[in-house]
Amino acid sequence: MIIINEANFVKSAEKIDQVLAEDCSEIAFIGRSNVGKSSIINALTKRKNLAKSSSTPGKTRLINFFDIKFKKDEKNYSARLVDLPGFGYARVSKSIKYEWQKTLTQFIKERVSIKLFVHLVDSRHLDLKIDKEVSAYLHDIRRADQKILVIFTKSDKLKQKDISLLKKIYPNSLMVSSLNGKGIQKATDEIFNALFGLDID
Ligand SMILES: Nc1nc2c(ncn2[C@@H]2O[C@H](COP(=O)(O)OP(=O)(O)OP(=O)(O)O)[C@@H](O)[C@H]2O)c(=O)[nH]1
Ligand SMILES: [Mg+2]
Repeated sequence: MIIINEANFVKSAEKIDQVLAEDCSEIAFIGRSNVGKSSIINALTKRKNLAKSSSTPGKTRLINFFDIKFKKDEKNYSARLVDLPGFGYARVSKSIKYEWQKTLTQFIKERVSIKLFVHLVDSRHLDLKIDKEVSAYLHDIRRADQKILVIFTKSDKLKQKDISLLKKIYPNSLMVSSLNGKGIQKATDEIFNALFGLDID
């Protein structure tokens, strides 16, 4: 079994020149505001308030770095989680929004230490324009050694028939609830595998 047995907040960066050195394999959580980026970081690390989450969209404004250790077969694997502000958050002034989106897209595009983009999509809203744009963008800018993993969030809000429908449309989909923990182990396994490319028991 793969677990994350250590997780520490390292730094918040407001500007590109404040970010950490690219000295570790990183997992960047991408998605629209309120989709559950900060919450899944807490669920994956089993630390309730490691990343700040809120029902008010736009909670995460900075680029937040968390150093973690995966443990598999008594061996540790270092990695870093990156919590990012949401795409599409509108309730700030136009100039702030523009600056933020610019910082965010520059970071995502230029950061070679990101080895995995986790694109979070609300399982209740599968066809949002913003998600299509994010997906197209990630596929466009990703380098050969960067992977993309789509995870559907908030599965606890779905009825069984909606879960079945989603599975029918996306047979290999990864669905999680950070609230009740469903799918979190599977997500941990897939993230580990994407980074370290080892077989999962
Ligand atoms: N029911 C349910 N609520 C969730 C789940 N994940 C997150 N939420 C709630 O959704 C809201 C937004 O969660 P966040 O994790 O702050 O979302 P975010 O994507 O980080 O949002 P920004 O930082 O604004 O971009 C909070 O009220 C969370 O409690 C989930 O799996 N199930
Ligand atoms: Mg957040």
